Amino acid sequence: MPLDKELVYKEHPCFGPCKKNKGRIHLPVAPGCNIECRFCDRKINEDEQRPGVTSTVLEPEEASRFIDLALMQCPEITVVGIAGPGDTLATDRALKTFRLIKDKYPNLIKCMSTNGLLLDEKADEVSELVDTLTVTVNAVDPEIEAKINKRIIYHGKVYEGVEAAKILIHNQLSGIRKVAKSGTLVKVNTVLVPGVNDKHIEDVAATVKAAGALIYNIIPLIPQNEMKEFRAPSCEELYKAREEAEVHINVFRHCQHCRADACGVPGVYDIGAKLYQGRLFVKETFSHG
Ligand code: CLF
Ligand code: SF4
Repeated sequence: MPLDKELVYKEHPCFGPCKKNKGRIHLPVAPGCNIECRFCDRKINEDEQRPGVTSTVLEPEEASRFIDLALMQCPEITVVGIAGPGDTLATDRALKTFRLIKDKYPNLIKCMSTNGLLLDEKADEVSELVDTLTVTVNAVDPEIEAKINKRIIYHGKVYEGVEAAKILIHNQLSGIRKVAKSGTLVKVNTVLVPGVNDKHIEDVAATVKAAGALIYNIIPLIPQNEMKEFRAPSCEELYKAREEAEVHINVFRHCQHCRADACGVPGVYDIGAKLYQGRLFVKETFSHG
């Protein structure tokens, strides 16, 4: 049964226009990714606060224990989210985790974040298990997307450049349409890259709104990896992009660039490092953007 939009606006820290004192626990169960964003840094760093950076991965069967621990320490938690450290649909671990926990925590909003490459084909399962979904759509024009995304691995085959971008965009939009139609509430994230997609934000906002997205979040580029010579957008550029997007869709302005193992109230406090400490380090992580 889809959640009521007003309830989500009230209870979810990342949906709705206002800042709220609501929290989320991220379960870092999803390693590995199936696309290569040019800005994605696959290193592990415990100290940094940005999307997808994480120090540990959990087994789906362990999730419940960590949720219980987190709820004891963070009464503000209303959301259990899975946001990486890789892509949540690249393996079956994220959906398996939601399946394992869904009956035990009926009052927690189930939230997931994906690059959307496999969203079209997994839309039914996502709709069944997830209340709120974020899809990162950095462009709806394949020429622009190809400047941000290098390649994808799709059903065992590698696609590069514009060819890869066409598949990715098609699957993202088709997936958003299906999931939104089922009643799951959809947010779209876009990484704002000055000189690449900054003149394209209105197109993205209008297109994802037409596909069924409810809210839009523009994240400033963190220059790293292949994009380390690029610059982050200024506050004015970010402001302008949000104003342009807002003509078409509600804009979320309180994103805290959370890690995939964050736990607490975004921007207020985080006990993720304490909660997950002592766990195995993994060599390869991707930031989910
Ligand atoms: Fe996590 Fe993302 Fe769900 Fe929120 S975070 S999966 S929608 S519960 Fe929120 Fe953090 Fe910004 Fe994400 S502040 S990075 S938007
Ligand atoms: Fe994958 Fe996310 Fe990194 Fe892009 S930013 S390569 S989707 S982990």
